[in-house]
Amino acid sequence: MNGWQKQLKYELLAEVGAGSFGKVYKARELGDSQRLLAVKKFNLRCDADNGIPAFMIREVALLRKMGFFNHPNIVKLLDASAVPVGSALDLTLVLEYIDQDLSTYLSKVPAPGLSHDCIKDVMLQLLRGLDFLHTNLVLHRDLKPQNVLVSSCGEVKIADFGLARIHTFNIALTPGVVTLWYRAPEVLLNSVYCSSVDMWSAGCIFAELFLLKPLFKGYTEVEQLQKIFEVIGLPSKEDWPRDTPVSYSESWGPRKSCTEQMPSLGPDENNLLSQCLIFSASRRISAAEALAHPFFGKP
Ligand code: 0RS
Repeated sequence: MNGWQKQLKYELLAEVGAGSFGKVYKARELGDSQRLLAVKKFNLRCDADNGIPAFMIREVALLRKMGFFNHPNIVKLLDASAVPVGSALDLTLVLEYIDQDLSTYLSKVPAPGLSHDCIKDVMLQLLRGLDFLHTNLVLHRDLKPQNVLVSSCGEVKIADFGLARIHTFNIALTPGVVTLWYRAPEVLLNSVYCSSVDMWSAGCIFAELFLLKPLFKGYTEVEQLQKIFEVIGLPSKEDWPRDTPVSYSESWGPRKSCTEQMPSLGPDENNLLSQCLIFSASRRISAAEALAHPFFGKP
């Protein structure tokens, strides 16, 4: 996995996060550059005899490929290495470091909230990053303000993508809660899913840029779905996925077709938000379509 670039030497400064992904540290590169780095470490249980699992090689190769494109709205992978430790494998990714995450950024926004120009700028960058990932057939699957990073010069960059299979592999081993607030209905319903799951999450983030608080705050899958249906209305029985273990029930809520997502939004904003928050994944707007939406057209 190593060897496409010189190995980076760094010192760890502080832990900035931990989760199903392992641990992320803030680090400083040694030598002349002194630039800040994000170092992500995970320990993977696997058969040392069989070497590095094929899916891991594929995922790291994908991250590496994505790094070559140098997309401004995706955090750049600078180095990757794997070291066997007993019967496990320590995987280290070295990425560019960005000063803050969107959740911290939003928690510091003063009283009247973000300007509409700022919201437009953040969404434009987020959607460009997503369009790039989806064009390369990469799904994020867990997009949320915590893994959307905002640099000091206002660049928005998506982090924590592309290792989804390693995540699912590790998630059962990880204690603690995962947030359901940005999960698409089809994920909550355990149905098949595709890139449109990220557009649902982008819609939730879009709403949060206006509200400065999460739009749907559920603490169980059922509660999360109820919060969603309170706003978008209960979907029709025809739209309910066929492959879900959760059965359709009228008692989930009224079948109102609530097009007005949030009363304070202008027509373009409201239209874009509504198209991100469509229950049916196949009718939900794509990142490329969203970038061509009139919301971004006006100066
Ligand atoms: C709980 C309030 C705290 O530069 C941060 C960075 C930060 C990075 C960075 C770069 C590349 C990642 C991070 C990354 C990798 C999983 C990840 C999961 C979530 C986020 C990033 C991930 N809240 C959360 C952590 N936090 C402070 C507030 C910060 C602040 C600055 N810069 N991560 N996290 N990949 N894998």
